Amino acid sequence: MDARLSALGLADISRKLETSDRLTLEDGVRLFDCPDLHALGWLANREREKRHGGLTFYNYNLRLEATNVCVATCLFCSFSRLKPGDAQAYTMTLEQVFDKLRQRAHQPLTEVHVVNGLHPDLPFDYYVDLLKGLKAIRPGIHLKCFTAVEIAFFSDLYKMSDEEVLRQLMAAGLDSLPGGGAEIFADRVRRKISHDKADADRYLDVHRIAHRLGMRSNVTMLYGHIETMAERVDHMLRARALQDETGGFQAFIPLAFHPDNNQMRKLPAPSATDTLRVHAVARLMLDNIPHVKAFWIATGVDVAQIALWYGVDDLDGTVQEEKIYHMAGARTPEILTTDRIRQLIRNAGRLPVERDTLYNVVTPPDAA
Ligand code: V47
Repeated sequence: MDARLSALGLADISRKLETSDRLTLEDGVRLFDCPDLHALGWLANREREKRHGGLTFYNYNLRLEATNVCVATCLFCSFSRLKPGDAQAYTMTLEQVFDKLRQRAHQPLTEVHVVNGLHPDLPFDYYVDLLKGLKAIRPGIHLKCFTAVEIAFFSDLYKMSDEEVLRQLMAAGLDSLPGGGAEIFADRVRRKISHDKADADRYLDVHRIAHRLGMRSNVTMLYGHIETMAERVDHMLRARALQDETGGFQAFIPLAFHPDNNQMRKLPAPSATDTLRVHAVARLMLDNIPHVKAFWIATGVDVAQIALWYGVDDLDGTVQEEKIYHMAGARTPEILTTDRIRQLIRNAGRLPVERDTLYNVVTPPDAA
């Protein structure tokens, strides 16, 4: 492999990785430009195996989206509806939300992941009571709810600081923040695709505060639309810089742009090779974030399996009620059972580990 990496002009990057020297923006762009996808995968896999060997994590989770009413006008979004009453706009009553969990009393769920639109008219108590109600139904469940963009929206709407919002939601049962809403941090792109929601600094600041208050979170990156390679790497470096400060990120999650039914529908979806490249470069740039997740709903199940050799060590989970990608054209199933996830990890030559949200082992590789 050394000769192959030298021929590709990547020997210096490989050496930096061996000696744990940090990769720069320029290194990251060179990695994206590397024509030899397998050489890139080999480097990313070496970093993955240093951290996790062949272990591959997943969890037993449920995704809920309580409302798709959203005042933001992100060009990539197929899920949101501007106003209550617009075609396909919905807002669940809290009882409807709770029923989704009650109906799954027989499932050994460990996490509920809630993402909503930015609804202009709901009272703050809706979210407080949502958390309290979910916890009352399943006291042991981990609530990973509300993106940093939603938290910033609540602060502005209900006239509180970001910290106050987080404290009140934590008191009601919030355990961690998901990584949604990051899109691409670079101003040039953000101004074009999501100009009317929290900017990159605010997104990162909400995560900074959440980490300081003792919560963990994830960070995502929406790729495959109008961003440049340098903007992808810049995004990763901003996440890496916050992680240096706080250590609170658990996973980096690249999210493949899905073009159906949104204002950017003329763009093609990212290819499988681009998806493998993004996950591999993320593993190489983000030396301080423990996990790189392939969200199988977004990558497709087959590509997620291959990605387990391109830097990825986590596949998210059973998911069950996802709408954001399915309304944007995803043809992945609505749910994968845990048996199916374990089987597809094994079929890819890796070792399945069921984890909880905080990466405590629930079911080790040799069980079930
Ligand atoms: O922020 C919206 C993205 C995100 C489209 O933290 C789209 O564990 C592609 O963040 N094509 C929400 N992407 C989902 C999310 C997530 C997913 C899985 C795990 C975690 C985690 C977080 O979905 C949004 C946005 O970036 N999105 N529309 C679309 N058309």
